[in-house]
Amino acid sequence: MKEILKQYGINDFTIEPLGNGLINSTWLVGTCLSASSIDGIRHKANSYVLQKINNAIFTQPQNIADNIRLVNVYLKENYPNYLFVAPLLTTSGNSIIKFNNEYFRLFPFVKNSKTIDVVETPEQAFEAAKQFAKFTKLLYGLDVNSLKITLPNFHNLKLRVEEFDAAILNGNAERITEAKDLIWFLSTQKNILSEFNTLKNNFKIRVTHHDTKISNVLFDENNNGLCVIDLDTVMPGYFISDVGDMMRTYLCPVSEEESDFNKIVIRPAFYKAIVTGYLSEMGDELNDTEKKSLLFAGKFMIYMQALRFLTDYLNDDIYYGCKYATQNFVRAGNQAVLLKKFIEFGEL
Ligand code: GN1
Ligand code: MG
Repeated sequence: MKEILKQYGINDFTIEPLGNGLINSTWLVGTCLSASSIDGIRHKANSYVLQKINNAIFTQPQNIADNIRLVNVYLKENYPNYLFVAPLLTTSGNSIIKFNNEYFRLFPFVKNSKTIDVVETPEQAFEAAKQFAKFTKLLYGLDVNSLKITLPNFHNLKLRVEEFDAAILNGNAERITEAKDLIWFLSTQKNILSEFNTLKNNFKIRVTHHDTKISNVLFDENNNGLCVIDLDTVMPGYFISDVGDMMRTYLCPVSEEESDFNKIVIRPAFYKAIVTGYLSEMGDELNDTEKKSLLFAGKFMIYMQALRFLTDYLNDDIYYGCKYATQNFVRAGNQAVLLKKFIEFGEL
């Protein structure tokens, strides 16, 4: 870390792990004034967020850096008041560092901002949905094809179904037996893919965040949304990815890690908050098919995530980080229950 931070001119610092992402590793870095500081007390001068990009997954980190630069330049030119948290430059002017074949970048820690890990109130859901919608809307004038694809086929449901089918054939035999009920349930839901194939002809491709969990929104001290962060998967995409992932992660009081599935319920007030928050910015941009597909967005993303977790479990956990052996199985089961509950909610 010393060698890396030195490239930003930071020599004296404290460092601790930050957040709970499954892909990249993140640390909070604090710097102190020099030893001769006032009163001999070491004052925390500045904080930074250091991130190591998982380059087994993001195989071309430079594409991420290029996209962020493009978005930053566009927003600075057109919406200079929008708070955009761009990576800092090293003393030699790079926004990304390669060190021992790993890639790092450093962000400023936005003063008086906070993130939250669990959505506790509909107001938080509204604010977050508004921020993700605003991000897409502000970038409406940016040529979406000028963005690089940082993760090919990321939200390609057809491919996720194919990967699931391949894992059922070639995966760990014991795990396949253990998961047979869940495999059966997810196989019965392939109509979601057929529905998507029809709908997508009328979906527009826009700048999409693709990872709209609540911890990717910065809030101020009064719980107003400030901006969105974690831009690694900003790519051309469909609005259902963003709205759907909010439904997947905000509607239920417990996260995908919860193993007591009785706790999985849908909170209707939070659904309303996501929809009104999103439409408050994107209402004029969405076409009629899109506006009628808000419920579909939730089904699409919950189904895809259940497939991804179960596929990874059957393939012996090659993608998602796991702290215990059956974690991906628990996550997949959790998302399958969430899908059932969400479908019931939609039918009410
Ligand atoms: C991953 O690393 P994190 O938590 O931001 C994943 C998302 C999943 C999420 C599930 C690049 O995101 O697609 O929804 O885990 N990101 C990637 O927790 O695969
Ligand atoms: Mg992420």
